[in-house]
Amino acid sequence: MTFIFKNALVRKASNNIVKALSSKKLDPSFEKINNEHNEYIRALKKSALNVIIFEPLNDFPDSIFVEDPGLIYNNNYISLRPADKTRFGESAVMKNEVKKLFEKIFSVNHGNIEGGDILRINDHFIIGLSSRTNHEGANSLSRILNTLGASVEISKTPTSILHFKSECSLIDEDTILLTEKMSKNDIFKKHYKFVKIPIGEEIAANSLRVNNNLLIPSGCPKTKEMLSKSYNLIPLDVDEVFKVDAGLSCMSLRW
Ligand code: CIR
Repeated sequence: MTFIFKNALVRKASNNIVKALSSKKLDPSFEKINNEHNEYIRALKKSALNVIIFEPLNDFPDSIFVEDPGLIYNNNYISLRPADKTRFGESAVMKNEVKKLFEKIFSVNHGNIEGGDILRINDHFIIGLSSRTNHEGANSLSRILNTLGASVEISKTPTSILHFKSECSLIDEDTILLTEKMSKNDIFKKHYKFVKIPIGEEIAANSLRVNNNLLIPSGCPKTKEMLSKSYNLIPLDVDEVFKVDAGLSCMSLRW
């Protein structure tokens, strides 16, 4: 099952995180990001995960967002190709670091693709083309995933959204939590059940199911009320990472 994990990989924030890519003109505080990150690690541990913490990479302001340069599927690590030149080099560093954790390591060698654009539903993946993920990258990853026995569909991320998963997440075996905007994508109507996030709480669409818990952004009372009957919720503060366009899924890789 997609959300049953034993391990998680996270990376401490770069001391240059104030220079992280952002569509907003809001300076994040290094200290506040660290506090949010520590709470996040605590929540992963509380969800029965063994958390491996990588050292900060000060040359890469966005490197705390480990989801983007790599993908894990059935104990295979696949090195991805971030689009922005300030993030591209994260892949090579991480590929080297994960050698001790994974027997088989694959690499996307063409185009661009970031983990934030890849939604896994069991052995099926939806890749959302975006400003960070192009056809070449998506096709290159698809070929690797197909050889590993997974199926792939290529879709689109609405232009106003950074990554496909910024506004959708898998919350159980076949249910996707998503925003009104993402619900217009026919790909979800075809195969899946979906739960729409209340208007005004779009940030909650980037939630993270880990074993029995569902990590959700705090400050989303309607979402909390809507989900609390069916899920063990752990609300976490993400105000500071949101300043650099990030959310809960992008701060870890799980397997
Ligand atoms: C970036 O623009 O790359 C970072 N500031 C945020 C990355 C968030 N990653 C994700 O949602 N997967």
